Amino acid sequence: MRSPFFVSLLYLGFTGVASAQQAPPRDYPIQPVAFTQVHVHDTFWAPKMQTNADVTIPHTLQQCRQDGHIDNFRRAAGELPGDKLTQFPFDDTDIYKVIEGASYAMQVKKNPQLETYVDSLITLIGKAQEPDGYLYTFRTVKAAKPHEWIGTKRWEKEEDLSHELYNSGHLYEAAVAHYQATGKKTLLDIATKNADLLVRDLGPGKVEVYPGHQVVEIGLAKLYRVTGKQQYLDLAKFFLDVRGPKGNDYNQAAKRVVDQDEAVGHAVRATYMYSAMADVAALTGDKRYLTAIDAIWNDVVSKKLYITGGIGATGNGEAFGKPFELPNMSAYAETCASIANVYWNQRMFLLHGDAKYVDVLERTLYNGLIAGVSLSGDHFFYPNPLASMGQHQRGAWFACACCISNMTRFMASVPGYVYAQNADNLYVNLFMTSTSDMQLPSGKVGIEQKTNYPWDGQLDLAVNPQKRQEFTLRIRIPGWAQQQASPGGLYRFMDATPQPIPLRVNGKPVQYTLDHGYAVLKRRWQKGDQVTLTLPMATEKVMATTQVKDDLGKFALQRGPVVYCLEGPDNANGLVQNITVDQKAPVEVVYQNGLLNGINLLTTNGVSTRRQLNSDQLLTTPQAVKAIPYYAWANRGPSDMTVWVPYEASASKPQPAPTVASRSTPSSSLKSTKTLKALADQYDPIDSKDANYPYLHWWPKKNTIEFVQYDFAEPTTVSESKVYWFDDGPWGGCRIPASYKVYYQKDGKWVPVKNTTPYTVAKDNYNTVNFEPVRTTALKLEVQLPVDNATGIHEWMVK
Ligand code: FUB
Ligand code: ZN
Repeated sequence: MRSPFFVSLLYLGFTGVASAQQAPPRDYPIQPVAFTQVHVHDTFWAPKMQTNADVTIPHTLQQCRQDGHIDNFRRAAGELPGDKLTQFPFDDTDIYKVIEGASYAMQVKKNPQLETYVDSLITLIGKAQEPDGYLYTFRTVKAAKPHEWIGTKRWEKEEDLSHELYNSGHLYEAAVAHYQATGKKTLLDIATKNADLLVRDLGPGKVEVYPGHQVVEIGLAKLYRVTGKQQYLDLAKFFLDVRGPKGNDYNQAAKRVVDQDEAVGHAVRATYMYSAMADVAALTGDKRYLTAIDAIWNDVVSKKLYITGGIGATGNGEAFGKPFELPNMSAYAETCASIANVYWNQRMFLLHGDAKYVDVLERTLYNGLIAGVSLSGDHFFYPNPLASMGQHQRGAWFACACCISNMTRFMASVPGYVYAQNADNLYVNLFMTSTSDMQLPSGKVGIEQKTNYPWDGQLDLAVNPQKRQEFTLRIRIPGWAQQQASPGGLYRFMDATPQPIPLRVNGKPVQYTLDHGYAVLKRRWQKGDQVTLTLPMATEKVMATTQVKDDLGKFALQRGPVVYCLEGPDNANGLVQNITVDQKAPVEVVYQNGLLNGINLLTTNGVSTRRQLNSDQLLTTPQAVKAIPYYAWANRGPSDMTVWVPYEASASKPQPAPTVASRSTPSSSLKSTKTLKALADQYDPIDSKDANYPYLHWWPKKNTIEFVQYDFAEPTTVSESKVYWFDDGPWGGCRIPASYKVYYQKDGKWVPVKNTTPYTVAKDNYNTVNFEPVRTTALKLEVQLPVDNATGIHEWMVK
């Protein structure tokens, strides 16, 4: 009997290439329907993929050229003199990832110019490869005095930071994508030459190391599927089995992988590893990996998943936080981690056939993941916070460009997540207007989806089998449509009233059973059969479990798969942190064609709050409150934003009272003005390292003298300064300052105040200094940074 793997490959249009290969004896029981078989032409994803092809891919290639990523290869190939390299030993991977993205994109729309360029890059990569297959420009160019992350010998610092195997992993993924998309073996030959070297050098009884940054495991699994070479799968398995227990949590090496049951450490590394464990379990049948990743998945969905699908809460080690540690303003939620989360959840679905994995995938896809790229396709987020006071802005490029190149390859692959198949079961997982052709054992089937998803829940499927044939359509009924906000109980809908979910075939209502989250329709289908699914899409207010202290007294707005946020440009005075909305406030929805490329705009009523001088009562002003999809924020310049909307005034961040400080014009020795607002926002941090409120900092400076200054609204008599220092030791680069002094402006000169109490520089508290009263128009703090660190300021008050 043919394995599903063989069947799906045959039908992927790779027949010329793939039929010569041997199907692996085992693989995932369910196989995705390849993106090449699904043609998306909706108004949501198709424009995004088009922008990826037309803007993001050329932009990323241009930046790689400009930033020297391509010159790294030219130097390794001997085409450029000298040993100048870019900053990170994983910079080669940006080229691999963009080749992967370009390969996919060129399948959707031919682009001969891009194809020629990609071919020239592949030729260059081949020239940069050492004769025995080693490919890592950072050593080849500078073998005598390598980067500090790199050992003097190959693989020496692999378990730490060298990223030698990480580079190989992305090369393999790109090579397989390029081969499958184009049928060309040019990059695949480079990849297999490199993988053969790995097989010779690494493994039991040879060099026994685990990859410091996982990804080579999934790359090897893909190479194995394409070449049938058992050693590649064996090596992927070895890299999992050799990991732990003597390493650390940062790269998931404190325990053997099969003994792990919690998501810990660097989120991208972790999630690529969980994906690899799924691959190796599927390809070898080793169930111990499954026990581990099932437990880890439960840990993530019940304790560590943002409502946006983002994972990796903390910037300290770009890592998963502790259970329920999901801060909003300081959320890290790296774009790469969202991409990895989709990869992992897709694999969990392929293993188990349960829609709950696709629910997580969809949440991530429509929210935390696509928030990583601007609507214009040329600006990006690396961390994806869930609240901002304008200090977060998209960048055109980052020195560490992992998220950008990852986006190029992911966006182009989206149609590959729509369908999957297992024998005569056809899974409809995602909803987008599209046409597709699939090969089931019972025969060929074409499916046409028509929908306005994610803006409404109506789905029309035209089922067109080539002949009358029996098969089972399994249509995913999303958790949100069943009033289950998310698997794992981390989130719930405030008003969870189940609604009927009508399904019709050829206009007639059908009774259906739900099996693992799928409506099961088994029948003899014939050309022209019409399936209509109406998902009841209402605007839901979502609450987090009370263990998430950052979300207490707040709700989030979700409609269908889309999570919304309040953003400055749509709300009074450009402010949203100071808004509260009653739990019961009705929410209206209107589709706005001209806003942010077309979105549902939500409108409700709330109040904005402001502190008062000499009173604990907040001043409140009624106002309309508008919400846009979270993914579309930060496309109109820096702005206030929040996903979680307070319904309790205590959870909101009122506007400051009109104190001397808040009425002043702040300035500082920093070039950027992004965080000046933090100085007088009147938000008390929990402690000095609290990164969940805005703060001003001088990192990466050290040992310099810096300043902050208030120019008063009018001449004022002052005699007290209170400052709360930002100090994110031991992980971060800021510490309390070595010392500081207060100066006031007198006759155009800065004069030190005469302090009557000592200057203190304590952590986790206000540092108050009193001085003889001065009448002045400006006050300045002069700050001496510590010898080895920067410092920062949460709040500066004056009286
Ligand atoms: O180490 C390579 C990449 O850089 C990681 O995947 C990202 O998280 C960033 O640290
Ligand atoms: Zn990244």
